[in-house]
Amino acid sequence: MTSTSLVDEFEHYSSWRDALYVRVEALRDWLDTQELGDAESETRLGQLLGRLQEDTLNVAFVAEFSRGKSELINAIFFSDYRQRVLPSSAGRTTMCPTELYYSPLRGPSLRLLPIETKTQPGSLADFKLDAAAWTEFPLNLDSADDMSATLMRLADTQRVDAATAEAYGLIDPEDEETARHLAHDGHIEIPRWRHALINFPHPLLKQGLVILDTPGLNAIGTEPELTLSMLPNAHAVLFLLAADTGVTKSDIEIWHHHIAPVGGTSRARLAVLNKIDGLWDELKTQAEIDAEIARQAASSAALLDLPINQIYPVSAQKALVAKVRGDAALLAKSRLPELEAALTLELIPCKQALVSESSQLVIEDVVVKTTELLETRLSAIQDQVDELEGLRGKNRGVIQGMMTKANEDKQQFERGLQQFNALRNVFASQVDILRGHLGMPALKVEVSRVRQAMEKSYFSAGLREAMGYFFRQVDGNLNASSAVIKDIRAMMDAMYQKFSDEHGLAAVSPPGYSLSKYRKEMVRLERIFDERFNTTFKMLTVGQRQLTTRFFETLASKVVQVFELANSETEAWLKATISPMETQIREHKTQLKRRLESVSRIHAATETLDDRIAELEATLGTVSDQLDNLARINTRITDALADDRDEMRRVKTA
Ligand SMILES: Nc1nc2c(ncn2[C@@H]2O[C@H](COP(=O)(O)OP(=O)(O)OP(=O)(O)O)[C@@H](O)[C@H]2O)c(=O)[nH]1
Ligand SMILES: [Mg+2]
Repeated sequence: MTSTSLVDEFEHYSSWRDALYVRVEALRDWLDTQELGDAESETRLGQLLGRLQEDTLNVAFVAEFSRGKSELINAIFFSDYRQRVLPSSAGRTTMCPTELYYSPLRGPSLRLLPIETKTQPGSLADFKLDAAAWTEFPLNLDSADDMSATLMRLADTQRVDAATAEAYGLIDPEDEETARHLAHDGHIEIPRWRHALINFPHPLLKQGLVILDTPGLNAIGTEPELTLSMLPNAHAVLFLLAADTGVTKSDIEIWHHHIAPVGGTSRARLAVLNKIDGLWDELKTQAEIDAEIARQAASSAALLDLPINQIYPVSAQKALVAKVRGDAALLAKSRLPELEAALTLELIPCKQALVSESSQLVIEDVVVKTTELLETRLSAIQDQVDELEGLRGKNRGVIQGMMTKANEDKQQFERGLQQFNALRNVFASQVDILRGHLGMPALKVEVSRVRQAMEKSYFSAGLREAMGYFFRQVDGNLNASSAVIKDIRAMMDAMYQKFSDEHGLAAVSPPGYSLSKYRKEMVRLERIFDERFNTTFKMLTVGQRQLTTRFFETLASKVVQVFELANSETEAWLKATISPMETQIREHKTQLKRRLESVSRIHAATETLDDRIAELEATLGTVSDQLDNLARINTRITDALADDRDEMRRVKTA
């Protein structure tokens, strides 16, 4: 893979995803036309298709100000525009977190959320849904100068008095650093905007890439959404250091508080040592320069506690110049290609594996369920054919006996049906208990309890206690829910076994399910809270109290989100648990009814026997064709999932 670029690899990923989409869609449409899909499969396939269509790949650039984040984004993604797309200059430039993405639903534009929204209720996610909250500037793609002028607004600032800045949670007046920035008149320069969204029709953005550019530590620390969801949700985080400043105290702080803890093993994190061109001393030999770069990379690695091969020395600025001028030697010297190759390698295969795995789960469930249904149908019809074959030439007495037998089977099954209805009642009451523990009302009670406790507690100890209690209660609810889920599974397992033994239904084993990933997510949120608490909330000044409240609100909305996910997944699981049995019972009932009908028809006129057998055999043919088709569609999806690169290449060159 050494020679493939990020662009190629991303394009490959997108076409893999598109091919998968088409094949999953084919499965859904086929189930629909054959009238084989039930509501549950339809919903799950619909959700999967939605996910594949809206799939994004998020890459975040994080560092202290002026390390060259915006320049690196320009160099990696926007060199084709032959100029700087994002503003990059000495000192603080990007003043607010900036997301670059593409949506065809609106024209190319820069949308900015005013900083004043910090004192209004609602998290960033809420504001994203409220179009009126944003100030919009169209981007004129035909004029590079117009576009750069518009994007310069990312650097807008304004002067406010200390009280206002404190109300926005941007400063802590007790802090020495702040005191130095406050002018004699007690004013301070703050960002004009809180967040920026750039809708830009770049080929990679069109395929679902989302780039997040951030300003330095101050902004990261004051926007809880960044810490709680945007950085943890990024598929890759690039952390920048600069060779001219070396590793400073605040670099280390950003690394330890905002990047290292959210890392996890499944996410790519790359540390970049930028501005190595500062070390290109013309009086030194290339070997001496390389040794100096290696020395700086090694000391950065030691300070961040990373192996040295995870530090990528580059010159973003020279790389941009080299790409704009088509200067291959300079590009190689900038070492950007090594970083791009590492990003490509860490980012895309990892993301592809995630998408592949989750798609596979859904497809397998749907295909297995449908296959079981068709096999049950096939064997029921085959039984009828055998029965009728045996009848040829037999007398009416025998046929009478068959009538009786079919009637008996039907009655026995009706008794089974009563048991099934009783089971449904138990199931429903178990589900009620589960919803009591896991449902949103229970969570809302806990959230408002903490809110009250927070209003009352003027000391950080009280606050911590309230939060600790909150997390324990929430975990208790998840724990109780897990116990009910276990009971439901055991009960359904037994019932499936019973129906399979007594009525010959296919022995389905209900899908496994556990809430453990949600419990893990809660542990992660609690850890972020603890960390935040230890660094920021020890002293509760007025500004800090507001910051605390806002932090809690964002945390609470995150917990609500986790619960919403847990609820929808649980509801889907409940459906998946009971619905195969409902489907099979419905099917079994139909087959019994048909059998009874056919026997009584024969009873009425034994001469129609041959016709009836022919009819059933035709149906047998249809069902086994359906089985073949389903297997074929499934193979096509499995092939798409496997992403055979050699195969794709052969197809391309052929
Ligand atoms: N010499 C040199 N200068 C660079 C390099 N990369 C960026 N710079 C310069 O460093 C300054 C800061 O770069 P930006 O891209 O604005 O940095 P940033 O990290 O986005 O900074 P903020 O937006 O303020 O958070 C600019 O003047 C860039 O031209 C590099 O590789 N070499
Ligand atoms: Mg910047």
